[in-house]
Amino acid sequence: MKTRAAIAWKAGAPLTIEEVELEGPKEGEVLVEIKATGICHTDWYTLSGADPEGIFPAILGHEGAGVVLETGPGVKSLRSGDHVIPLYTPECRQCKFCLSQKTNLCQAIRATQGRGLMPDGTSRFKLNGQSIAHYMGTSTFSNYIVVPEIALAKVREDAPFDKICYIGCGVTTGVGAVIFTAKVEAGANVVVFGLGGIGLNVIQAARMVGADKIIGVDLNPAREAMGRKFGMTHFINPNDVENVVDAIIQLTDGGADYSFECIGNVSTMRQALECCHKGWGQSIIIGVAAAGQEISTRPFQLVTGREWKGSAFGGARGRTDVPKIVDWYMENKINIDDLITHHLTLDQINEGFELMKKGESIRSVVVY
Ligand code: NAD
Ligand code: DAO
Ligand code: ZN
Repeated sequence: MKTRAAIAWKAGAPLTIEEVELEGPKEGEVLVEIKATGICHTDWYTLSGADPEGIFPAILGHEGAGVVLETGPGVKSLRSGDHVIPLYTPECRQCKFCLSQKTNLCQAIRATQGRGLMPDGTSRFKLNGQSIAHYMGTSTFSNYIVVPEIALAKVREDAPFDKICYIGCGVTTGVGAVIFTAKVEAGANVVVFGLGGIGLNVIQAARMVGADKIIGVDLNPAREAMGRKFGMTHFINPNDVENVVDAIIQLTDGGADYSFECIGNVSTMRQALECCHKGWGQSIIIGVAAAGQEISTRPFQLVTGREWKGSAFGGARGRTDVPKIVDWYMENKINIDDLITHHLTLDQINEGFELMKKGESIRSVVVY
């Protein structure tokens, strides 16, 4: 079949919209009509050329929602008409990683996904005879995609696609880091570095679990109002204080119980660790730093009880947890609507990247 898709031809070049050939689902695979997709910082990271594993030409996009159109042989858990969210972190429930119950990093299709291919080692996309790579196993900048069954979360049918697509990455990453990775408890003091599409979701989850002080740190003063709307109690602009770490330690009577780095900057990662409370403070790295960057601190920071952790996709097990997060949205426990600042058509997708780069959007969503 044919599908309209935005192609990333090379690093730094705008996407072009093309009619691409899409081969149907093979064993264990599912054809999905994508109804809406968010444009995330990570798509830009790859498009910009900063991603050392970036492959071109490719169809980017990893924050989608849609409907199952057809299932390949052997698919048991889904059928035509089901509403789904594609998962860049699948959940096979059979590999060593899934069975460990200690991580959400399912490895069942990791090797081929990282090479822009389906599990059989080939791509389902072609244009004028040229193979086009998949991206993060999802490629939601295509109106139709083929994905493995284990990389689809089945969700309720009354949830709007143009909102729940954001659960495919940003919402789950931020909310999950609080609930699944850090397991923040009521009364805790929380600090969030970076109040963008991820950090604001960390803030709303901290409020949801009953955190006490929720301190946001951002260089962009416009992010203060948005942070407060989502539950932030204090705002620090690093340009307005002499020392961010000291300011946080003063505000929290000794340091944060939990801090979250949602920028991808190794200097703020260090601040996020060092603003944690001696003896028990935990710092969770969510931001993805540029290739080759390294973190550092004095080891005594760890000897004296602070912990450094990381979180991918919020520690969520996609097929199990994503439907629950959709429920939380539908029950008004989390707010997605106010984070979606722009709706675009596929033809306007490059404008979405421009809005993100200028810091003018939280999330732009393309509706097919
Ligand atoms: P964003 O650009 O929307 O937000 C970043 C925010 O940080 C902005 O508000 C910006 O003003 C602020 N900022 C930048 N430099 C700063 C500094 N030095 N001090 C204080 N504030 C600063 O980005 P996002 O979409 O929220 O993504 C955040 C990070 O999370 C990115 O690195 C992204 O790649 C990563 N990410 C990680 C995962 C994961 O699973 N771990 C998933 C998705 C995204
Ligand atoms: O198992 O090695 C692996 C792959 C883990 C992928 C986790 C991705 C999280 C960070 C990238 C940002 C995604 C939008
Ligand atoms: Zn697995």
